[in-house]
Amino acid sequence: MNNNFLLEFLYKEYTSLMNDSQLSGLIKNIAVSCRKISNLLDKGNLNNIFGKYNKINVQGEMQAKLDVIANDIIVDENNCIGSLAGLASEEMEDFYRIPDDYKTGDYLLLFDPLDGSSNIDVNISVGTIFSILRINRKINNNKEIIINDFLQPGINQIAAGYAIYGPQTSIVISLGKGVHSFTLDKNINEWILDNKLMNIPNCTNEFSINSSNSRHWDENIYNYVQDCLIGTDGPLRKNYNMRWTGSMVADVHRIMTRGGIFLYPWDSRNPSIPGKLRLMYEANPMAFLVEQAGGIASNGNKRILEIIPEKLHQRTSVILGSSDEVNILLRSYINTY
Ligand code: P6P
Repeated sequence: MNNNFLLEFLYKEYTSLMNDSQLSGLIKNIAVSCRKISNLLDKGNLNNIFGKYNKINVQGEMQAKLDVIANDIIVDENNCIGSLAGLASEEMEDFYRIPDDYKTGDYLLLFDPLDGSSNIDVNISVGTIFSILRINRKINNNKEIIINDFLQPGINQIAAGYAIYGPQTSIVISLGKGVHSFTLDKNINEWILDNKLMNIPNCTNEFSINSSNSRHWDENIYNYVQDCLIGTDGPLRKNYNMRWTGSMVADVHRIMTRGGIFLYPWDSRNPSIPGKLRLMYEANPMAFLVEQAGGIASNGNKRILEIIPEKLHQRTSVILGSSDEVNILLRSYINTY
């Protein structure tokens, strides 16, 4: 596997990357991991990999076999390349310390190995979401890594991205100077650049939310969605379309490509937690990409990227997408606070 085209493009866009073998090696191996996961998914259940792993993960969710397989692919592909001080995953309760006999590096990889995995058995797009942080050696003093090394706000991300396993397999990634999209050509095993700089349109008429939860939403979300449904007769003065795939990567990729607003807000089902989605390896990487593409990503009262994490698996409310549309909703929160 080459990954030459992907890295060659990134070297041109981010000249410092050529002198950072740890980061370039990590990005290369993340791409290799995603290709391996894609090849596995291509075969569907022919190798009997669908179904449940019969273990409840730290999220309180029944793990799919593929959640564990994808997690292990990413760990095994990246733990020995000398780029990482540690890894953290939606599927692992504690962070993963690089084994003593492996060379360690300065980066931390946080990831959701198979986002939307409940969709696998019904052949709907799923994805891998990843976030790259750098360990702060001034604080860590070259000691053993501890959980606090991971608990950095999203603004500290060095890079973030996702792979989407759909009709095509694509990687969408940013190292801080815009968002770039590559599609995997399996004939030559190369990621081919298909969008040099992704840009989210400021305006949209497409909202994305699981409307079955409407009776549990707060007033601002409820009123906003009602206004969308009223269409041209209502205060938003336009008709809307709705999409909800149950796979954050698929919904966000649609928004990165044609605009939209994605909502997974707090709701009264679990009033003590701010939302369903996880901050460190779902909301933060997606917020990084959305902002880099000109959109907005908020938890309702602040930038997601400015949330100071307290726990590795903490959750957050997510409102992201086309800036003008997100601001319509955020204004209602400002009026509330
Ligand atoms: P619901 C998948 O489990 C996920 O974490 C996201 O990918 C997705 O946006 C959301 O949960 C779907 O949640 O409650 O609609 O099934």
